[in-house]
Amino acid sequence: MNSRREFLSTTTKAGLVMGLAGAGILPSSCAVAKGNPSGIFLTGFAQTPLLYDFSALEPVIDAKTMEIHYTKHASAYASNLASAATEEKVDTSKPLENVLASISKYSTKMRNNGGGHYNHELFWSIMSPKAGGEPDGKLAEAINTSFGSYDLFVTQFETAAKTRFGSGWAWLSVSPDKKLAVSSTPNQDNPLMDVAEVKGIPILGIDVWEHAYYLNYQNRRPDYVTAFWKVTNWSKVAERFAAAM
Ligand code: MN3
Repeated sequence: MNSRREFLSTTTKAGLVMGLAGAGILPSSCAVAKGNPSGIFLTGFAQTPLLYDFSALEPVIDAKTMEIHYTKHASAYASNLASAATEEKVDTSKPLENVLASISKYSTKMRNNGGGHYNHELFWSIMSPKAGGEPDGKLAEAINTSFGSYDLFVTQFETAAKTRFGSGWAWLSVSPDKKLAVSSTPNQDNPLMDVAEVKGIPILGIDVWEHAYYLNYQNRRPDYVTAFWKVTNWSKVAERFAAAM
């Protein structure tokens, strides 16, 4: 498994789960809270290696965009997060999710860079060169239940991504009552944050900041959003869904 899942002990996970439960994101009775070793996805404070080449997602996302996005933008969020964590005495051996769940108690620097780091780590993980298609299994069932059909989900998600004014993200999340929800957030906010309008555990997200698409798509954000499905790694999304449930 990847390093971000390995570096945290079960004890730490239990602490995180209690934090999320306290924030109303996870019910205290959920399987993970009872010590399910399959655990949930947890994020450290350092940038993890990209699992594919910068050019791997072409032509949907061009190599130059990926390179700048990963080595400049996302890297800056991680290093600014590290400095905010030092300044605000955050224990970086614990998951970043703990901080996000009570982000209203921290600085704007923490909110922007903690969110920025978490969001990009998730974003890289749910894309893949050999991807696309549609979800199956329990995730497909949940999408049908929550949205009526896969196509209706796609429309709702794309609308959230295309209409987010300025910079931000669109999300598919597992809500505290275990339903799927589409939402969007401004800047580097996300549904884990106690300040989010729609709270939940994100399992899929798309970055709609101009830096994510402008070299290739210029002002055509809708074309980028529509093309995103060709690199969506549904098996990773399904893993996150199973863990969040
Ligand atoms: Mn970005």
